[in-house]
Amino acid sequence: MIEQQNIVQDERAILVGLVYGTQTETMVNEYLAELAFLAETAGAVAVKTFIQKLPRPDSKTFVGKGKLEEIKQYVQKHGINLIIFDDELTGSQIGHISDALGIKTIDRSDLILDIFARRAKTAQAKVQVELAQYQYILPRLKGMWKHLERQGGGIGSRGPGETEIETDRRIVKDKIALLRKRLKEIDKQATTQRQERGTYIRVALVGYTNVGKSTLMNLLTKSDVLAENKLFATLDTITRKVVYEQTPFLLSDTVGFIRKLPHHLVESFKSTLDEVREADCLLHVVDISHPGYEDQMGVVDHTLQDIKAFDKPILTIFNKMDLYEETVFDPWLDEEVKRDLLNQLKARWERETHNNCVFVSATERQNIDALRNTVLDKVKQLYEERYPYLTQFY
Ligand SMILES: Nc1nc2c(ncn2[C@@H]2O[C@H](COP(=O)(O)OP(=O)(O)OP(=O)(O)O)[C@@H](O)[C@H]2O)c(=O)[nH]1
Ligand SMILES: [Mg+2]
Repeated sequence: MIEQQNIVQDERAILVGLVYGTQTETMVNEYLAELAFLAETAGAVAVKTFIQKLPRPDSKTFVGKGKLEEIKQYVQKHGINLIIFDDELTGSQIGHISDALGIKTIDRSDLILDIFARRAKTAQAKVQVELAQYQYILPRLKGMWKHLERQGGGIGSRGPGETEIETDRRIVKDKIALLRKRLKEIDKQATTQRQERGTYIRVALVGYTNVGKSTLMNLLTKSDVLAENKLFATLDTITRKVVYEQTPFLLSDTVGFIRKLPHHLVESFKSTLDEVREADCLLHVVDISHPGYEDQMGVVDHTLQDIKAFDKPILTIFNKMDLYEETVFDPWLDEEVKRDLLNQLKARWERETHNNCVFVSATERQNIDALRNTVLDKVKQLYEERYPYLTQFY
Protein backbone atom coordinates (compact mmCIF):
# COMPACT_ATOMS: atom_id res chain seq x y z
CA MET A 1 0.00 0.00 0.00
CA ILE A 2 1.12 3.55 -0.66
CA GLU A 3 2.74 5.08 2.37
CA GLN A 4 -0.15 6.46 4.46
CA GLN A 5 0.34 9.69 6.32
CA ASN A 6 -1.97 11.01 8.98
CA ILE A 7 -4.57 13.30 7.62
CA VAL A 8 -4.41 16.76 9.11
CA GLN A 9 -7.79 17.27 10.72
CA ASP A 10 -9.49 20.64 10.30
CA GLU A 11 -7.18 21.74 7.54
CA ARG A 12 -8.36 25.19 6.43
CA ALA A 13 -9.02 25.03 2.72
CA ILE A 14 -10.08 27.39 -0.05
CA LEU A 15 -11.85 26.13 -3.15
CA VAL A 16 -11.40 27.42 -6.68
CA GLY A 17 -13.69 27.03 -9.70
CA LEU A 18 -13.43 28.41 -13.20
CA VAL A 19 -16.36 29.47 -15.37
CA TYR A 20 -15.29 28.55 -18.90
CA GLY A 21 -16.46 26.59 -21.93
CA THR A 22 -19.97 25.28 -21.40
CA GLN A 23 -19.90 25.69 -17.61
CA THR A 24 -22.20 28.42 -16.31
CA GLU A 25 -21.71 30.23 -13.04
CA THR A 26 -24.67 28.41 -11.47
CA MET A 27 -23.16 25.08 -12.43
CA VAL A 28 -19.75 26.02 -11.04
CA ASN A 29 -21.36 27.11 -7.77
CA GLU A 30 -23.05 23.74 -7.48
CA TYR A 31 -19.81 21.91 -8.31
CA LEU A 32 -18.03 23.89 -5.60
CA ALA A 33 -20.72 23.01 -3.07
CA GLU A 34 -20.04 19.37 -3.88
CA LEU A 35 -16.29 19.98 -3.67
CA ALA A 36 -16.81 21.48 -0.19
CA PHE A 37 -18.66 18.30 0.82
CA LEU A 38 -15.79 16.20 -0.54
CA ALA A 39 -13.29 18.34 1.41
CA GLU A 40 -15.34 17.91 4.55
CA THR A 41 -15.45 14.15 4.00
CA ALA A 42 -11.65 14.22 3.79
CA GLY A 43 -11.40 16.11 7.08
CA ALA A 44 -10.87 19.71 5.93
CA VAL A 45 -12.97 22.84 6.38
CA ALA A 46 -13.78 24.86 3.27
CA VAL A 47 -13.32 28.45 4.40
CA LYS A 48 -13.91 30.31 1.16
CA THR A 49 -14.52 29.80 -2.54
CA PHE A 50 -13.05 31.75 -5.42
CA ILE A 51 -14.65 31.78 -8.86
CA GLN A 52 -13.24 33.30 -12.01
CA LYS A 53 -14.58 33.66 -15.54
CA LEU A 54 -11.96 33.02 -18.22
CA PRO A 55 -12.10 31.90 -21.86
CA ARG A 56 -9.81 29.01 -20.89
CA PRO A 57 -7.62 27.98 -17.94
CA ASP A 58 -4.20 29.60 -17.77
CA SER A 59 -1.59 27.01 -18.76
CA LYS A 60 0.69 27.96 -15.87
CA THR A 61 -1.45 29.16 -13.01
CA PHE A 62 -4.94 27.87 -14.01
CA VAL A 63 -6.58 31.14 -12.84
CA GLY A 64 -5.34 34.54 -14.05
CA LYS A 65 -2.33 36.28 -12.46
CA GLY A 66 -4.50 38.93 -10.75
CA LYS A 67 -6.78 36.28 -9.26
CA LEU A 68 -3.80 34.32 -7.98
CA GLU A 69 -2.51 37.45 -6.26
CA GLU A 70 -5.93 38.01 -4.66
CA ILE A 71 -5.93 34.40 -3.46
CA LYS A 72 -2.40 34.80 -2.10
CA GLN A 73 -3.40 37.75 0.03
CA TYR A 74 -6.38 35.85 1.37
CA VAL A 75 -4.24 32.80 2.14
CA GLN A 76 -1.76 34.87 4.13
CA LYS A 77 -4.39 36.84 6.00
CA HIS A 78 -6.54 33.88 7.03
CA GLY A 79 -4.03 31.13 7.74
CA ILE A 80 -5.10 28.89 4.87
CA ASN A 81 -3.05 25.72 4.37
CA LEU A 82 -4.75 23.97 1.48
CA ILE A 83 -6.10 25.02 -1.94
CA ILE A 84 -8.39 22.72 -3.91
CA PHE A 85 -9.25 23.20 -7.58
CA ASP A 86 -12.44 21.74 -9.01
CA ASP A 87 -10.76 20.88 -12.33
CA GLU A 88 -7.79 18.62 -12.94
CA LEU A 89 -4.46 20.44 -12.82
CA THR A 90 -1.35 19.56 -14.77
CA GLY A 91 1.88 18.85 -12.91
CA SER A 92 3.32 22.19 -13.97
CA GLN A 93 0.22 24.09 -12.80
CA ILE A 94 0.50 22.37 -9.41
CA GLY A 95 4.18 23.38 -9.26
CA HIS A 96 3.55 27.03 -10.22
CA ILE A 97 0.59 27.53 -7.92
CA SER A 98 2.18 25.92 -4.87
CA ASP A 99 5.33 27.95 -5.47
CA ALA A 100 3.33 31.17 -5.64
CA LEU A 101 1.14 30.47 -2.61
CA GLY A 102 3.42 28.33 -0.48
CA ILE A 103 0.60 25.94 0.44
CA LYS A 104 -0.48 22.47 -0.55
CA THR A 105 -2.21 22.51 -3.95
CA ILE A 106 -4.53 19.72 -5.01
CA ASP A 107 -7.44 19.13 -7.40
CA ARG A 108 -10.77 17.29 -7.25
CA SER A 109 -9.24 14.02 -8.51
CA ASP A 110 -6.57 14.20 -5.85
CA LEU A 111 -9.20 14.73 -3.20
CA ILE A 112 -11.35 11.85 -4.41
CA LEU A 113 -8.32 9.55 -4.56
CA ASP A 114 -7.43 10.60 -1.03
CA ILE A 115 -10.92 9.74 0.26
CA PHE A 116 -10.87 6.44 -1.59
CA ALA A 117 -7.43 5.64 -0.12
CA ARG A 118 -8.78 6.11 3.38
CA ARG A 119 -11.99 4.19 2.76
CA ALA A 120 -10.40 1.19 1.07
CA LYS A 121 -10.66 -1.82 3.38
CA THR A 122 -10.24 -4.94 1.28
CA ALA A 123 -7.06 -5.97 -0.50
CA GLN A 124 -8.85 -5.49 -3.81
CA ALA A 125 -9.98 -1.92 -3.05
CA LYS A 126 -6.55 -1.02 -1.70
CA VAL A 127 -4.75 -2.23 -4.81
CA GLN A 128 -7.32 -0.53 -7.05
CA VAL A 129 -6.88 2.83 -5.34
CA GLU A 130 -3.12 2.55 -5.25
CA LEU A 131 -3.03 1.77 -8.95
CA ALA A 132 -5.20 4.80 -9.70
CA GLN A 133 -2.98 7.00 -7.52
CA TYR A 134 0.20 6.00 -9.34
CA GLN A 135 -1.48 6.46 -12.71
CA TYR A 136 -2.62 9.90 -11.69
CA ILE A 137 0.85 10.84 -10.45
CA LEU A 138 2.80 9.51 -13.45
CA PRO A 139 2.17 12.36 -15.93
CA ARG A 140 2.53 14.95 -13.15
CA LEU A 141 5.79 13.71 -11.64
CA LYS A 142 7.99 16.51 -12.92
CA GLY A 143 5.79 19.39 -11.89
CA MET A 144 4.84 17.92 -8.56
CA TRP A 145 8.35 17.12 -7.48
CA LYS A 146 9.10 20.47 -5.91
CA HIS A 147 5.62 20.71 -4.51
CA LEU A 148 5.76 17.36 -2.75
CA GLU A 149 9.23 18.06 -1.46
CA ARG A 150 8.05 21.14 0.38
CA GLN A 151 4.67 19.97 1.66
CA GLY A 152 4.09 17.87 4.73
CA GLY A 153 1.36 15.30 5.36
CA GLY A 154 -2.37 15.71 5.03
CA ILE A 155 -4.92 15.70 2.29
CA GLY A 156 -3.52 15.05 -1.14
CA SER A 157 -0.21 13.79 0.10
CA ARG A 158 -1.23 10.18 0.28
CA GLY A 159 0.75 9.66 -2.88
CA PRO A 160 4.18 8.10 -3.12
CA GLY A 161 6.82 9.55 -0.78
CA GLU A 162 9.61 11.82 -1.97
CA THR A 163 12.16 9.11 -2.52
CA GLU A 164 9.96 7.41 -5.05
CA ILE A 165 9.44 10.69 -6.91
CA GLU A 166 13.18 11.29 -7.06
CA THR A 167 13.98 7.84 -8.26
CA ASP A 168 11.96 8.59 -11.38
CA ARG A 169 9.18 7.52 -13.59
CA ARG A 170 10.70 4.08 -14.12
CA ILE A 171 9.88 2.99 -10.59
CA VAL A 172 6.34 4.31 -10.82
CA LYS A 173 5.87 2.47 -14.08
CA ASP A 174 7.18 -0.77 -12.56
CA LYS A 175 4.87 -0.25 -9.61
CA ILE A 176 1.90 0.19 -11.95
CA ALA A 177 2.78 -3.01 -13.77
CA LEU A 178 3.10 -4.88 -10.48
CA LEU A 179 -0.21 -3.60 -9.14
CA ARG A 180 -1.93 -4.51 -12.39
CA LYS A 181 -0.62 -8.04 -12.02
CA ARG A 182 -1.72 -8.27 -8.41
CA LEU A 183 -5.15 -6.94 -9.30
CA LYS A 184 -5.47 -9.55 -12.02
CA GLU A 185 -4.87 -12.31 -9.47
CA ILE A 186 -7.43 -10.86 -7.06
CA ASP A 187 -9.90 -10.45 -9.91
CA LYS A 188 -9.51 -14.09 -10.84
CA GLN A 189 -10.62 -15.13 -7.36
CA ALA A 190 -13.51 -12.67 -7.39
CA THR A 191 -14.70 -13.96 -10.77
CA THR A 192 -14.73 -17.53 -9.45
CA GLN A 193 -16.70 -16.39 -6.42
CA ARG A 194 -19.24 -14.66 -8.61
CA GLN A 195 -19.59 -17.70 -10.82
CA GLU A 196 -20.33 -19.80 -7.77
CA ARG A 197 -23.41 -17.74 -7.19
CA GLY A 198 -25.00 -19.87 -9.85
CA THR A 199 -28.44 -19.38 -11.18
CA TYR A 200 -29.75 -16.57 -9.00
CA ILE A 201 -31.02 -13.41 -10.56
CA ARG A 202 -28.67 -10.59 -9.64
CA VAL A 203 -29.82 -7.07 -8.85
CA ALA A 204 -27.45 -4.18 -8.17
CA LEU A 205 -28.05 -0.83 -6.50
CA VAL A 206 -26.29 1.94 -8.40
CA GLY A 207 -26.36 5.72 -8.21
CA TYR A 208 -24.60 8.95 -7.38
CA THR A 209 -22.76 9.01 -4.08
CA ASN A 210 -24.74 9.75 -0.88
CA VAL A 211 -28.17 9.15 -2.43
CA GLY A 212 -29.13 6.37 0.02
CA LYS A 213 -28.06 3.13 -1.68
CA SER A 214 -26.73 1.53 1.51
CA THR A 215 -29.74 2.68 3.53
CA LEU A 216 -32.00 0.99 0.98
CA MET A 217 -29.75 -2.08 0.93
CA ASN A 218 -30.23 -2.36 4.69
CA LEU A 219 -33.99 -1.95 4.39
CA LEU A 220 -34.34 -4.47 1.59
CA THR A 221 -32.03 -7.09 3.08
CA LYS A 222 -32.25 -6.31 6.79
CA SER A 223 -28.46 -6.27 6.80
CA ASP A 224 -26.08 -3.86 8.42
CA VAL A 225 -24.17 -1.96 5.77
CA LEU A 226 -22.45 1.28 6.74
CA ALA A 227 -24.61 4.21 5.67
CA GLU A 228 -23.60 7.73 6.59
CA ASN A 229 -23.77 11.27 5.43
CA LYS A 230 -20.36 11.22 3.84
CA LEU A 231 -19.35 10.76 0.25
CA PHE A 232 -18.14 7.31 -0.72
CA ALA A 233 -19.17 5.54 2.47
CA THR A 234 -19.24 2.35 0.42
CA LEU A 235 -16.22 1.29 -1.61
CA ASP A 236 -16.52 -2.45 -1.78
CA THR A 237 -19.38 -4.25 -3.36
CA ILE A 238 -21.50 -6.07 -0.81
CA THR A 239 -23.82 -8.83 -1.93
CA ARG A 240 -26.63 -10.42 0.07
CA LYS A 241 -29.17 -13.08 -0.71
CA VAL A 242 -32.74 -11.89 -0.32
CA VAL A 243 -35.88 -14.03 -0.34
CA TYR A 244 -39.24 -12.39 -0.98
CA GLU A 245 -42.31 -14.62 -1.10
CA GLN A 246 -40.05 -17.63 -1.61
CA THR A 247 -38.31 -16.02 -4.55
CA PRO A 248 -34.60 -15.66 -3.85
CA PHE A 249 -32.27 -13.23 -5.59
CA LEU A 250 -28.94 -11.52 -4.93
CA LEU A 251 -28.81 -7.84 -4.14
CA SER A 252 -25.55 -5.85 -4.29
CA ASP A 253 -24.64 -2.45 -2.93
CA THR A 254 -21.90 -0.73 -4.92
CA VAL A 255 -19.58 2.26 -4.92
CA GLY A 256 -21.30 5.56 -5.70
CA PHE A 257 -20.52 7.62 -8.78
CA ILE A 258 -19.61 11.29 -8.88
CA ARG A 259 -19.10 13.96 -11.50
CA LYS A 260 -15.51 13.98 -12.83
CA LEU A 261 -14.68 10.66 -11.21
CA PRO A 262 -10.99 10.34 -12.04
CA HIS A 263 -10.74 8.28 -15.18
CA HIS A 264 -8.06 5.99 -13.75
CA LEU A 265 -10.22 5.29 -10.76
CA VAL A 266 -13.08 4.07 -12.95
CA GLU A 267 -10.55 2.02 -14.87
CA SER A 268 -9.07 0.34 -11.83
CA PHE A 269 -12.45 -0.13 -10.17
CA LYS A 270 -13.66 -2.02 -13.22
CA SER A 271 -13.52 -5.32 -11.37
CA THR A 272 -15.52 -3.99 -8.42
CA LEU A 273 -17.99 -2.74 -10.96
CA ASP A 274 -18.20 -6.21 -12.55
CA GLU A 275 -21.06 -6.81 -10.16
CA VAL A 276 -22.90 -3.97 -11.89
CA ARG A 277 -21.90 -5.11 -15.35
CA GLU A 278 -23.00 -8.69 -14.71
CA ALA A 279 -26.24 -7.81 -12.91
CA ASP A 280 -29.53 -8.81 -14.51
CA CYS A 281 -31.23 -5.66 -13.38
CA LEU A 282 -30.15 -2.30 -11.92
CA LEU A 283 -31.86 -0.22 -9.26
CA HIS A 284 -30.78 3.34 -10.01
CA VAL A 285 -31.18 5.29 -6.76
CA VAL A 286 -31.67 9.06 -7.12
CA ASP A 287 -31.68 11.69 -4.36
CA ILE A 288 -34.68 13.69 -5.56
CA SER A 289 -34.17 16.31 -2.85
CA HIS A 290 -30.86 17.37 -4.41
CA PRO A 291 -31.16 20.49 -6.60
CA GLY A 292 -28.86 18.92 -9.19
CA TYR A 293 -30.50 15.49 -9.22
CA GLU A 294 -31.10 15.47 -12.96
CA ASP A 295 -27.42 16.20 -13.61
CA GLN A 296 -26.53 13.44 -11.19
CA MET A 297 -28.77 11.03 -13.12
CA GLY A 298 -26.90 12.02 -16.28
CA VAL A 299 -23.52 11.34 -14.63
CA VAL A 300 -24.74 7.89 -13.55
CA ASP A 301 -26.05 7.09 -17.05
CA HIS A 302 -22.72 8.11 -18.58
CA THR A 303 -20.71 6.09 -16.09
CA LEU A 304 -22.92 3.06 -16.74
CA GLN A 305 -22.31 3.46 -20.46
CA ASP A 306 -18.62 3.84 -19.75
CA ILE A 307 -18.42 0.53 -17.93
CA LYS A 308 -20.76 -1.10 -20.48
CA ALA A 309 -23.60 -1.77 -18.06
CA PHE A 310 -26.34 0.20 -19.73
CA ASP A 311 -28.07 -2.51 -21.71
CA LYS A 312 -30.20 -4.00 -18.94
CA PRO A 313 -33.50 -3.31 -17.23
CA ILE A 314 -33.25 -0.31 -14.91
CA LEU A 315 -35.70 0.58 -12.19
CA THR A 316 -35.28 4.17 -10.98
CA ILE A 317 -35.80 4.71 -7.25
CA PHE A 318 -36.44 8.34 -6.36
CA ASN A 319 -35.34 8.45 -2.74
CA LYS A 320 -35.43 11.12 0.01
CA MET A 321 -39.00 12.15 -0.81
CA ASP A 322 -39.31 13.37 2.79
CA LEU A 323 -36.44 15.81 2.29
CA TYR A 324 -37.81 16.84 -1.09
CA GLU A 325 -41.12 17.84 0.44
CA GLU A 326 -39.37 19.57 3.28
CA THR A 327 -37.12 21.66 1.03
CA VAL A 328 -39.39 22.32 -1.93
CA PHE A 329 -42.73 22.97 -0.23
CA ASP A 330 -43.35 26.18 1.67
CA PRO A 331 -45.29 25.71 4.87
CA TRP A 332 -48.01 28.03 3.54
CA LEU A 333 -48.58 26.03 0.35
CA ASP A 334 -52.07 24.58 0.18
CA GLU A 335 -52.26 20.80 0.69
CA GLU A 336 -54.07 20.39 -2.58
CA VAL A 337 -51.42 22.34 -4.48
CA LYS A 338 -48.73 20.17 -2.89
CA ARG A 339 -50.54 17.04 -4.00
CA ASP A 340 -50.84 18.45 -7.52
CA LEU A 341 -47.15 19.30 -7.66
CA LEU A 342 -46.20 15.83 -6.44
CA ASN A 343 -48.50 14.21 -8.96
CA GLN A 344 -46.98 16.27 -11.75
CA LEU A 345 -43.47 15.26 -10.70
CA LYS A 346 -44.44 11.61 -10.53
CA ALA A 347 -46.29 11.73 -13.84
CA ARG A 348 -43.26 13.27 -15.52
CA TRP A 349 -40.85 10.58 -14.34
CA GLU A 350 -43.31 7.75 -14.93
CA ARG A 351 -43.48 8.97 -18.51
CA GLU A 352 -39.72 9.33 -18.87
CA THR A 353 -38.90 5.94 -17.33
CA HIS A 354 -41.83 4.16 -19.02
CA ASN A 355 -43.34 3.42 -15.63
CA ASN A 356 -40.15 1.94 -14.26
CA CYS A 357 -39.84 4.12 -11.19
CA VAL A 358 -40.79 4.22 -7.53
CA PHE A 359 -40.85 7.19 -5.12
CA VAL A 360 -39.68 6.38 -1.61
CA SER A 361 -38.12 7.66 1.55
CA ALA A 362 -35.70 5.13 2.95
CA THR A 363 -35.26 6.78 6.34
CA GLU A 364 -38.99 7.47 6.77
CA ARG A 365 -39.84 4.06 5.29
CA GLN A 366 -42.34 5.59 2.90
CA ASN A 367 -43.51 3.35 0.08
CA ILE A 368 -40.97 0.62 0.85
CA ASP A 369 -43.58 -2.14 0.44
CA ALA A 370 -44.37 -0.86 -3.02
CA LEU A 371 -40.64 -0.87 -3.79
CA ARG A 372 -40.31 -4.47 -2.57
CA ASN A 373 -43.23 -5.56 -4.72
CA THR A 374 -41.91 -3.79 -7.79
CA VAL A 375 -38.47 -5.40 -7.34
CA LEU A 376 -40.09 -8.78 -6.74
CA ASP A 377 -42.22 -8.51 -9.91
CA LYS A 378 -39.13 -7.61 -11.91
CA VAL A 379 -37.12 -10.50 -10.44
CA LYS A 380 -39.93 -12.98 -11.13
CA GLN A 381 -40.19 -11.74 -14.67
CA LEU A 382 -36.43 -12.17 -15.16
CA TYR A 383 -36.58 -15.76 -13.80
CA GLU A 384 -39.44 -16.54 -16.14
CA GLU A 385 -37.51 -15.21 -19.10
CA ARG A 386 -34.42 -17.13 -18.14
CA TYR A 387 -35.96 -20.41 -17.01
CA PRO A 388 -39.36 -20.61 -18.71
CA TYR A 389 -39.98 -24.18 -17.51
CA LEU A 390 -39.33 -23.76 -13.81
CA THR A 391 -42.01 -22.67 -11.36
CA GLN A 392 -39.96 -22.29 -8.18
CA PHE A 393 -36.49 -20.97 -7.61
CA TYR A 394 -35.10 -21.91 -4.24
N1 LIG B 1 -33.83 12.56 4.68
C1 LIG B 1 -33.44 11.40 4.16
N2 LIG B 1 -32.16 11.00 4.28
C2 LIG B 1 -31.79 9.82 3.73
C3 LIG B 1 -32.73 8.98 3.06
N3 LIG B 1 -32.06 7.88 2.63
C4 LIG B 1 -30.78 8.01 3.03
N4 LIG B 1 -30.61 9.17 3.71
C5 LIG B 1 -29.36 9.67 4.31
O1 LIG B 1 -28.43 9.97 3.28
C6 LIG B 1 -27.10 9.72 3.71
C7 LIG B 1 -26.39 8.79 2.75
O2 LIG B 1 -26.95 7.52 2.79
P1 LIG B 1 -26.17 6.22 2.30
O3 LIG B 1 -27.14 5.09 2.36
O4 LIG B 1 -24.87 6.09 3.01
O5 LIG B 1 -25.90 6.63 0.79
P2 LIG B 1 -25.05 5.84 -0.32
O6 LIG B 1 -25.73 6.08 -1.61
O7 LIG B 1 -24.86 4.42 0.10
O8 LIG B 1 -23.69 6.66 -0.27
P3 LIG B 1 -22.18 6.19 -0.70
O9 LIG B 1 -21.94 4.79 -0.28
O10 LIG B 1 -21.36 7.17 0.06
O11 LIG B 1 -22.09 6.39 -2.16
C8 LIG B 1 -27.23 9.12 5.12
O12 LIG B 1 -27.02 10.15 6.05
C9 LIG B 1 -28.66 8.62 5.16
O13 LIG B 1 -29.19 8.60 6.46
C10 LIG B 1 -34.08 9.44 2.96
O14 LIG B 1 -34.97 8.80 2.40
N5 LIG B 1 -34.37 10.65 3.52
MG1 LIG C 1 -23.14 3.37 0.43
